[in-house]
Formats: sequence, C-alpha cells, structure tokens
Amino acid sequence: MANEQAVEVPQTLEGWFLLHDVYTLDWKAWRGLTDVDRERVVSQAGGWLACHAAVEKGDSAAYSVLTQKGDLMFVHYRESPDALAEVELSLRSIELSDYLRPSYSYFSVIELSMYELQAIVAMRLREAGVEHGTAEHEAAHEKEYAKQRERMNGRLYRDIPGGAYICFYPMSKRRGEHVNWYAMSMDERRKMMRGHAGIGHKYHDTVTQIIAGSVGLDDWEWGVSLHADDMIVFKKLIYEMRFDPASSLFAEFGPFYLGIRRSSDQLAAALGAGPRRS
Ligand code: 76R
Repeated sequence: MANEQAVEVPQTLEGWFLLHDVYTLDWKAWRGLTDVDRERVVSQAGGWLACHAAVEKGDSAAYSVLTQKGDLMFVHYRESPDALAEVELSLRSIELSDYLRPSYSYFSVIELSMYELQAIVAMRLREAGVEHGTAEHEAAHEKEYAKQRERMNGRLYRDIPGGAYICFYPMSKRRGEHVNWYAMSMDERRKMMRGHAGIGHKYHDTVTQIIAGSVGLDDWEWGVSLHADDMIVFKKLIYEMRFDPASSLFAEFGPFYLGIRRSSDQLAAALGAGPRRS
C-alpha cells in the first residue's frame, strides 16, 4: 500500500446536547375529546413547556411543523445526555403524549470546529518557539484551547435562538469514491470552510445557524438548525450554498423540517384547538 499521509483532524469544541423531537397528532382521538378536556391537556402541555424552557442550563421550545412530516417539534438544549433523556421522558408523563405519535428525532451536540483557530494557535506556538511533541507544547496548547473555549462559551452554551421559524436538517459530508471530504487535506478543507463561512456571513443579520455534531451519536454527521423571521431567507441561503464547493461537491442532506415557533401559551394554535370560528 502506498505510504499514505495521516490527514489532520479539525479540533472541535462541544457545548449543550440537542434533541429535535417530532410528533404527529392522532387527530381522530384528539377531535374525540370535549373542548374542556382539550383545554386541560393543552394547558398542562403549556405548563410543561414553560417549566422546561426555564431550566437554568439549557432551553426548550415548540414548533408547529409544516407538511405531513409532523405536527409538533420540540427542541431541547441540555447540559448532558442524561438531562436530555430526562426531558424526553418527562413528555411521556403529560396527557398530551397520549395523542402524540413519534415521527422523527435527532440527537446531536453543539459543535464549533476550529479550522481557523487551530491554525492561529499552531502559529502562535511556533512563533513562541515552543517545540512540537514536548510537554511544554502540550501545556501551552491546552492553555490556548482553554482560552478559546472560554471565549466561545456564549456560542456553546446558549438558549435556542429566537426567530419565528426554524429550518432543521441533518447532513453529512460525502465520502464517495471520487470525492471524499475526509481524505482532503486540512488546508483544502480550511479553504472550503472559509468560502462557506463567507457566504454564510452575508446572512449574519437575518439567520442564526446552530451547528451540532452527531458523528457517532446519530445517523448523519451534523444537525443544522437555522432560525429566522423570514422563511424565504432559508431558501435563499441554502440555495446560494449549494453552489459553494463545501456543499456542491461534498454535502449530503437528510429530511428538512420547517417549523413555526409556538410559545407555551400558543400551543393551542399548534394543536388546532384554538378558538373556534363561528
Ligand atoms: O461558526 C461560524 O460562524 C464560523 C464559520 C462557520 C463554520 C465553522 C459557519 C458559518 N459554518 C460552519 C460550519 Mn455553516 N452552515 C451549514 C449549512 O445547506 C448547506 O449547504 C449546508 C448547511 C448552512 C445553511 C450553514 C450556514 N456549517 C458548518 C458545518 C461543520 C463543518 C465542519 O466542521 O467540517 C456544517 C455542516 C455547516 C453547514 N454557516 C455559517 C452558515 C451560516 C449562515 C454561517 C454564517 C454565520 C454567521 O456569520 O452568523
């Protein structure tokens, strides 16, 4: 076998753990309830959501899902997989869950990849004359990363972004016979990520992206969440990215979930149980 060079792995920083939890409603059973019963179920669900959104370490939100892929999506950010499991289970204990049928769910962890920072840290250590492979290098490296982590805390441990709409989809980078993201050199990947970020940054004021890694955690490699007040910006941003090499050559996509944010007191609207029209 040819003497293949090891490919450099980008370092990543991890933050909150994420669960995207999608359900369809059993409309027949739901319609069979009296208005009074429905109101009780909705109000209990609203209380459940408000209580979970108020946790100190994390956040929870609900969305009405467009299309037949689902009716309701809950999104939870938590400090640990255990805390996520707890909130996932707690939904089973409220009455609404008798009417919910699981449709899709996705587990991931907020991730910042260090393509740029890694190069900067390496350069700083080189400039300081710290020799690679020494204990001194290890310690200086650790110190730099601790500093970067501190700087990034607000992005790693944050609430669910605002915005009337969410666009969530899982994706992977291609590992095909002809193009393989994981066989590209660090420099090539860094260059492509720079192009990617350059396009993304044009949407900085209108879209918030949350990238969550899921290699080894779920079926795809990342969960992409975009949050905005205008659905059309999702379309424009994603379309523009399709022409960028990081996406045009390497991106593979799972199903897209588009949702409308519902606060705890707007759940009635999400469940079709709002005020009746006369
Ligand atoms: O985090 C940062 O803002 C730094 C730059 C950046 C990184 C490292 C960035 C910026 N992204 C990064 C990583 Mn992104 N992103 C996607 C998609 O539909 C598609 O074609 C791809 C789905 C969108 C729409 C999007 C938007 N990004 C990543 C990664 C991890 C890759 C890795 O580590 O190898 C993925 C999978 C990914 C996918 N990206 C931005 C955006 C936007 C809007 C920005 C600018 C953010 C801002 O400036 O506010």
